[in-house]
Amino acid sequence: MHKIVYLSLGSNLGDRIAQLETAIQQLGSCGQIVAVSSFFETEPVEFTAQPWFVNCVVKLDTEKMPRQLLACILEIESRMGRRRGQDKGPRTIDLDILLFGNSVVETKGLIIPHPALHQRRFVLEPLAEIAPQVRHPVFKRTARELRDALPPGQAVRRLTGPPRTGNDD
Ligand code: PH2
Ligand code: MG
Ligand code: MG
Repeated sequence: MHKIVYLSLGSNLGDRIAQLETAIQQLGSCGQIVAVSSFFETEPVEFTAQPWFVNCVVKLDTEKMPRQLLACILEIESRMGRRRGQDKGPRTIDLDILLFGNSVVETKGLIIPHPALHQRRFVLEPLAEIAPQVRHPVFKRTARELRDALPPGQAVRRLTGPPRTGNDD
């Protein structure tokens, strides 16, 4: 059974863009990449005394089950030399599962949808770019609706990607 999943990628140490590009290449080992959002430079949130991030979202078609997918992305993080330091602190690469089809998973060490997804502009801006109509299975709101409902704040600047057409999807 294949599933469509959305992953959040982030880096705020070293060559942030090169690290996102490497991680995207390596994600081919976890499934088939369907779409990659623009890259966004984003203000750190939650733990704010750290460098700005570059973030993006990847849409992946995978045969893996949620735990297997988690193992696969953690393997990429460790292959890329991620060292775990301060919680929510600076990192060379961070890969998080945002959505896994319509599944809701709440187990030790893995919660899907990602529990902070609906509060984070650095997630919702790239997600709404590639999947404006994808729906949060708990809140029943689309990515675009969740993005549009965010309070002001959390600066994000689009770095790369196709020019915006102004068209709806
Ligand atoms: N990741 C965090 C905490 N804060 N802020 C931004 N802008 N981007 C992130 O990827 C990020 C963060 C914990 O994973
Ligand atoms: Mg994270
Ligand atoms: Mg993580």
